[in-house]
Parts: sequence; C-alpha cells; structure tokens
Amino acid sequence: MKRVYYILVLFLSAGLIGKAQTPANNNPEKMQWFRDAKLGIFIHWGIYSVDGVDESWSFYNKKMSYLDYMQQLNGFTAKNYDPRAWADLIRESGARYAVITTKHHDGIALWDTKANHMSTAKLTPARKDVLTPFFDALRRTGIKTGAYFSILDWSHQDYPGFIKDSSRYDIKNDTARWNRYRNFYQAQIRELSGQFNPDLFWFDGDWEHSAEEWQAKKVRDMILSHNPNAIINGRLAGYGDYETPEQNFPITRPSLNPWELCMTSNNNWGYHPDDSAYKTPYELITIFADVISNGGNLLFDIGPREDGWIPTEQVHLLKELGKWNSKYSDAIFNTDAGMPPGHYYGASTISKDSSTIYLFVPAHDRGKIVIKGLFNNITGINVMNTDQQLHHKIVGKISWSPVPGLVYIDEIPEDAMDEYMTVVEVKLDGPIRLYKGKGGLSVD
Ligand code: FHN
Repeated sequence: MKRVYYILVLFLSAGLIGKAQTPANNNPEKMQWFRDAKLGIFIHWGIYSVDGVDESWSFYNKKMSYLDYMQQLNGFTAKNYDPRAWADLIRESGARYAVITTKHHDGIALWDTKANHMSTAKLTPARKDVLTPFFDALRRTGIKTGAYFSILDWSHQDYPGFIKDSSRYDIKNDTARWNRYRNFYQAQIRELSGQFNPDLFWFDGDWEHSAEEWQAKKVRDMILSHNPNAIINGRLAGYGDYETPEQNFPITRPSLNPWELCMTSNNNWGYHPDDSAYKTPYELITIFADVISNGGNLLFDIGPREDGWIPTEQVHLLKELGKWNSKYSDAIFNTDAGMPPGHYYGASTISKDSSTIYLFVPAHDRGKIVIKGLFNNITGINVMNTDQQLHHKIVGKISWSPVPGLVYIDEIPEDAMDEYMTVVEVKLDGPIRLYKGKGGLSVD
C-alpha cells in the first residue's frame, strides 16, 4: 500500500497533481510578497507525532490499524509547546512564512473546530487549540501565516474514502452523503478563514475528486471574498495560485507562475525518531540556492514531537540556513530568478534592477568562474561580505563581431570562501543583457 503513496507523490512531483491554473481573478500584486519570500517553513504536527509514525498514511497503508493510530490521541500533550520559540526559530532561519498542518488526512484539527469533535482541543490531553497561539506568535514576529488543510478526511463518516469501515461509496450513488461531507469540509475552511485569516492556504488531498466534485471554484471564491489577498497553493483542483512540486527537484522550471518546492529535512514529514537521514546544511543550502535560481520558493519541513519539542537536527539545519541567509540576504531575498541554463554552471539570482548578478559558488569549488553570453561590461566583482575584489578576463571576443566573449573570473581565494556556498556579486554597466544566439556572426 505504501506504493499508493509513492505513486501519488510521483504524480505530485511531476506536476500532474497540484498544477496551478492561473484563475482569471489572479492579481499578480498579491503574489509579490510570496515571490520575494523565497523560504517558508513547513510544519507537520499532529497525533502521528506521538508514536512517530507516517502522518495519516500509516493507517491508510495498513502499517497499523485505524484504532491503534487513533489511540495516539491519548498521547498528544503539547506540554513543552512554545509557539513563540517556534516563531523565533522560524524567523532565525530567514523564512518569511510558515505553513502548519491545521488538519491532515486523519481528520484531527489543531484548532477547536465547531464542525465536529475531532480536534486536539476536545480529544487530547493538550485540551487546547494549539493553532491560535502559533499564528499569534508568527504575526508578532512578522512572519506570514500558512494553513495546511487536507480537503479529504479519512476519518469522516461521510467521506467516500472513509477507512474505519469499508463503507466506501460512489458519490454518484449517494449525493446527499457527499453533500454532507462537502458542507463539512467547506465549513472548516470558513472557520479557518474567519477565525485565523491565514495569508496562505496550503490545500492537500485534492487528488481523489474533480474540481467540480470539490466545488473548488466556490471554495476559492469563498476564501477571496473574505480576504482578496489570500494566496492559495496549487492543490485546490486547479484553482490555486502557484505550483507545488514535492520532494523531487524539478529539472524543468515549472512555469512562469511562482512555484514552491516542499521538502522534508529527513525522509519523513512528521516526527520520526527512527529517521536519521537528515540533509546536511550544505545539501539544504545548495538545494535552496537552486530553487531560487529557478524562480521558486523552498518550503522546508520540520516535524515536532507531540509535546512540541523540535528535533535538534532540525533546529541545527534552520540555524545554519539562517546564518547563511543573513550573510547573503541581498543575493537571496527580493531578487529575481537567475540566468537561464547555459550562462553559468550553477545557481544565480539577479537584482530587482537587473544590474547585479549574484553567482552562487558551492564550497570548495575551485578554479575560475565562467559566465557566457553576457553583453554587459562588468564594473566590479566582489566576494560578498568580504573586501575581496576579483579580476576577470574576456576570452574569445572577436573585435568585429557583436557576439560577446566569455567572462573568466579569478578563483575565489580560500580564505574568502563560505563553508557552504560563497556568493560573488557581479556589478554590470546597466540592466543585464544576455546573448541567446548560436555563435557565429549573428547576434541572435
Ligand atoms: O499525503 C500528504 C503527505 O502526507 C504530506 O503531507 C505531503 C506534504 O506535501 N502532502 C501529501 C502528499 O503529497
């Protein structure tokens, strides 16, 4: 059954699910903070954090019985939960937004939903809405708020994929029952919208029904009528604002829309004490640089334990990422996507005024740095956060040809390199102009 999950993730990462249409009323201005944000922190926290099992999937894939899974309700204490400390750590990472699982496929809400009794407030020793204090802490810290919400609910008695008994039904044969479920899930979205007014809705689970069956347009309209600036991710059956490739790095840039790669810190979304396969800070930073170079955001996931404690490996990753982000923030935030492939063998970004190129050089990459197809004259090159200027040489420029030569930039001295990834700032004589031709005599 685990295969089911992987087939699904394959679809997702291939963009076959979560493909964002650009709805007619999509106003690009509202997306600007998201485009400039570059980094969000994803938080998978729920009753699955008690035994450290796969979120919802552990009963769906029959790794454990539904009843055993739900026994975890008795262990969710949140006794060390410190939402302000969470928000401070998120801020320290350099992230501009955070997305928390307000309700995963298992149907257990982190807020005191009035739509049913399935919540941490009613059914766990925590006995509280843990969502409100987190969103308050985020807002106090200036971090944008994101609400992950699973529109499917494998615990709801009127959901066709209801797992506890085999009462799966075809919605065409029982429209009243499907309408009851639809009214339920939309009521919960109205609660989230009205009570929490998140800056971003991160929907999940749209793969089991069509946009019409979900009434996706109605849900989008409902959210935007309450907050026209709310951003919706690309998992509302085609009614989202951006694409959401998952785990696998997109080799082809997803689209001109903004896009966001969500990725785990080890191999699991939620707390998994048995999973020590954490990415290293170097791997995280190189992935992040690659994402922003391609015009995307990275939504990097952590999975706190049931009591609210965040694994030390995840804290370390966020802190190391934060140190790097603050050292090179001008090259990262409020920049545009870098040069298209072919101009530089690595990640790059471009300043908003297009007159500066930021080259990302992985640690201990030695040798000269080459830029191809740059028409501009270079007015200065420095290793960011150092006094180190670098010289360059133009190679292969034929005096009578308009085709630009190759730019060979001196190697970065060892003592000027960052332990993970160094950023070289290349100042141009004006807005960047790139050669796209096939060489030879013609410019194009
Ligand atoms: O099924 C979920 C999964 O548990 C996890 O929440 C990821 C995070 O993006 N989303 C779905 C799989 O794509």
